[in-house]
Amino acid sequence: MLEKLSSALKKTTDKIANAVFLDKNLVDSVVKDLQRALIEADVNVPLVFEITNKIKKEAFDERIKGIEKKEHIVKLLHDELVRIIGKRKEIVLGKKNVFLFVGLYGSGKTTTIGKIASYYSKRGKRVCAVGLDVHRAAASEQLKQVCDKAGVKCFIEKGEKNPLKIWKKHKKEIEESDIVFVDSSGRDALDKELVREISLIVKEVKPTESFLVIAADIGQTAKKQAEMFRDVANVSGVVITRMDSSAKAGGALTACAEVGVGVAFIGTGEKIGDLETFEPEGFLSRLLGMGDLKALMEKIHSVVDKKEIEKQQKKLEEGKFTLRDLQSQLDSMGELGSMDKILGMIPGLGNVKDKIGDGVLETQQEKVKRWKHCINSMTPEEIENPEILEKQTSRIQRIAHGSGCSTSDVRMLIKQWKMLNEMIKEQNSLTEGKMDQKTMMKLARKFGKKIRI
Ligand SMILES: Nc1nc2c(ncn2[C@@H]2O[C@H](COP(=O)(O)OP(=O)(O)OP(=O)(O)O)[C@@H](O)[C@H]2O)c(=O)[nH]1
Ligand SMILES: [Mg+2]
Repeated sequence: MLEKLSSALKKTTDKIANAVFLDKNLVDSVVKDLQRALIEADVNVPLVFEITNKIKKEAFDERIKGIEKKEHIVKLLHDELVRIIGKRKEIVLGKKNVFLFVGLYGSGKTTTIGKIASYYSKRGKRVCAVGLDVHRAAASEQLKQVCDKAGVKCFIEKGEKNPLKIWKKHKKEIEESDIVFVDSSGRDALDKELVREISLIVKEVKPTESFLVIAADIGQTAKKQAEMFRDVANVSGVVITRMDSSAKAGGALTACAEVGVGVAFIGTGEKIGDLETFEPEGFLSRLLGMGDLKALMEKIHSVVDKKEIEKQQKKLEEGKFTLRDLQSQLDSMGELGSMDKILGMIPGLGNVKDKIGDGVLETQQEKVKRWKHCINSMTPEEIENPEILEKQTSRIQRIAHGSGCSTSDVRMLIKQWKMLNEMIKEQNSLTEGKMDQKTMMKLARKFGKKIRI
């Protein structure tokens, strides 16, 4: 996500941190780098100059000296960037909630509904979706498919051209949900017809939140769209999609901030799990390469259900961690998205990603897949007590044969499981089973060194 901006910002902060003196040459070069990086990320030019002028001014403020000055400037850069990337839209759920999604053609409304509905469903809410996009022929079928994938109830009426009729027809069933997700039609532009349709829908469904869905690749144009939709649909928050694939995301983010609408979520890919709640601070920490533990934890919590977490937590506290537990961890890793996305979120491992060459992460994912096959070929007894495998070559051979892996794959899996077990025991003795941020950081560092998947 915004790789270019991220590496440029990292370079800038490194340049400041590593400098012996903050002399004029250095400040000039930092400011130039910064301007280039932000403008390339499509941030509005006057805004870029506002920030860089502030930095220049502070850098030449004689009252602040030495290290303090460096810290001061990095902090200033951080604060300014947080300010321009905008505010988070806090969603407060009521007893009954209706979330309406509006936006232009192909901005990602339908896909996003699947993602957010799944997000809330995993947190124990009763959710359903209603397809009120009556213009595109395949729209309702697409919503149904997305909802099926997310395991979410979906009400559609193929062929019905009046969105209000669809709503009225299913009103009773809809009312059983805590949160209703309403999909609406897109258009090439916010024309009179769309305004009329949205107004009618708003009047009928009475949304508690109206989300404007915009694609990051429209860059600064987001400002105009946000302004228009804000007035028509009473937009209360924004979802920015395609943050994974757009270099212009800086423009979209800062444009929303300018209009004053908070960003609730960002879409980072096409899969159901490719969604993050937007946290300006965390987002920026990641851009600057400081890692963002909070986002990672959020993701983990959304993938593994609560009961499962409690069960695993208990097992961890007791120092028991079987291959079955490893298997469910591996499963959730698969759902979390690719390894490199996860690495980027773990403090201390963010730059590991840059150090290991292309292709290495894919190989790791391949390995994870093979391990899952290995575990599937084991007997329940072997899964619960992997130690029994260590001395029995014939068992290892059988598993390798059954899973299409090599015996060294099986051995490696057992070795890694042992190592994880050791780590967990060590951590339990350190923390009496509690995971706080500091221990997590420690483990992450250790994890980076020791565990080779
Ligand atoms: N890379 C990437 N693709 C996305 C993301 N969100 C949506 N898409 C893709 O964008 C395309 C359009 O998404 P839809 O959900 O159909 O958009 P829509 O706003 O419902 O479109 P209309 O109903 O035609 O107005 C699809 O191919 C999605 O897979 C994202 O966060 N990242
Ligand atoms: Mg759609």
